[in-house]
Amino acid sequence: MTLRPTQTAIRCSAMRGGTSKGLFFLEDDLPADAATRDAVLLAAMGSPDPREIDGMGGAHPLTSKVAVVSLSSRDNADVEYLFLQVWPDRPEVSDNQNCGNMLAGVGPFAIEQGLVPAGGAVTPVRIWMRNTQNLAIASVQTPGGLVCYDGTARIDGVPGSHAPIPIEFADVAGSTCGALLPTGNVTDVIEGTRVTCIDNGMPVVCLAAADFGLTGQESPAELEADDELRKRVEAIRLAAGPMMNLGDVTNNTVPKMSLLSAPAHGGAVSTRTFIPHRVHEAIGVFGAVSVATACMLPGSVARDIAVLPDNLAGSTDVEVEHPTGFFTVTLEVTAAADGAVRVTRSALLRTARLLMRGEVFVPSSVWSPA
Ligand code: NQM
Repeated sequence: MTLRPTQTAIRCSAMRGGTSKGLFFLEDDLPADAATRDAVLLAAMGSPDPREIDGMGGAHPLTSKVAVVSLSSRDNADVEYLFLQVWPDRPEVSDNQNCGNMLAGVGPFAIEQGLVPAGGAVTPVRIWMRNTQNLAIASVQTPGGLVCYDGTARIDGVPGSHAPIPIEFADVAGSTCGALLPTGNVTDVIEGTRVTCIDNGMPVVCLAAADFGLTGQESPAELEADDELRKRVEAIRLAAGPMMNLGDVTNNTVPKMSLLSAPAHGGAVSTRTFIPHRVHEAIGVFGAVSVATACMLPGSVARDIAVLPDNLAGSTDVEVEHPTGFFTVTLEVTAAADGAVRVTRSALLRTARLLMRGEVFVPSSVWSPA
C-alpha cells in the first residue's frame, strides 16, 4: 500500500504590509481554479473560526489577508497583485476590494522572489492591482541588490522604524464604483443622515461623527460595543451600496464607513472607520486616500469638517488622523472652472517587513496537486 502525505505544502511568505499582515503567494504555487484556491486559503488561515486557531490567520480582518503575485505581461507593469480578504469567522474569500497596506509588501516580495531584478539603491516596482485595474509604483530600498527592511521611516500603527516604501498612484478615481462620486452628488441624505459617497481607490461613505452623537475620538472598542450605532451605520451602508453601483453589499467588505470629526491633534480631519463591521485601528490606505480626497471637495461632508489650507491647488499633504496616529496622503489636484476637482496624483508612505518564508501546510483533502 502506498502511503500518501496527509498535508500539502505550499510555498509562501508571511509579511507585514503597512498596518496589515498576511500571506504572500506566487500565483503559480496556488491552484489555478478560484474555488479550490479559496478553499486552500481558508485552510491556510484557519477560517472559519473567530480565533483562526488552526491556521496562520490573525483572527482579525487586518491580519487575515492574502496577496497573490505574478509576473505581468502588461507594458506598463512589472508584476500583478491580487488582494484576497479571508474572512476570519465565515468561510469566505473576497476579491471585491483592494488593499493598499498589503500592497506595500508586494514590491519587496517580487524582488525577493526574483520576479523583478533589484536595480540600484532604490528599485521602482510597477504593480498592476488586479482588484481595481489600476497601477501603483512602489519604490523599494535595494542597496547592494538586496531588499533592505531597516530604516528610519515611521508609520503610525506599527512600532519602531523601517525602510521607507513610497507608493504613488496616477489615477484611482472610481476604481470600484466607476466614478469618484458614484451617486453623482457631493452629498446625499441616506436614512436621514447627510453623507458623501466617494471612491478614490476605495468606496467610502463619509459621515459626520456628530450626527451620531459622537465626538469622533471614541476608541474602536467603544464604537464596536455600541450596538445602536452599528445598526445605524450598517443600515446606511446597505442603502448606500446600490447608490454607489455596488449592488447588494450585505456580504461585501465595501463601502467602508468613515466617521469624521474635526482634527484633535493638528491634522486635517479625524477618522474612525468601520471596515465595514470591525473598526479599523488606523485607516486603510485607499480608505485614507478617499477620505483625503473628500476633504478637497467643496460642499462635501468632509470639507465642512476638515481643516485645510485655503489654496488647494498643486500638491497638498492631507494629515488624516486615526485611532493610532496620522496617515499622510499627498494629493495633487486640479480644479475645473465649474469647481469640479480632479486628483491627478496621490502618494503616501508605507513600510513592510518579511516575517517568514517557507511552506504553509493545508490538509491534502483540501488540495492535493497531481
Ligand atoms: O484601504 C483595511 C487595511 C485595509 C485596506 C480595510 C487598505 C486600503 O488597512 O487600501 O489598506 O479597510 O479593509 O489593510
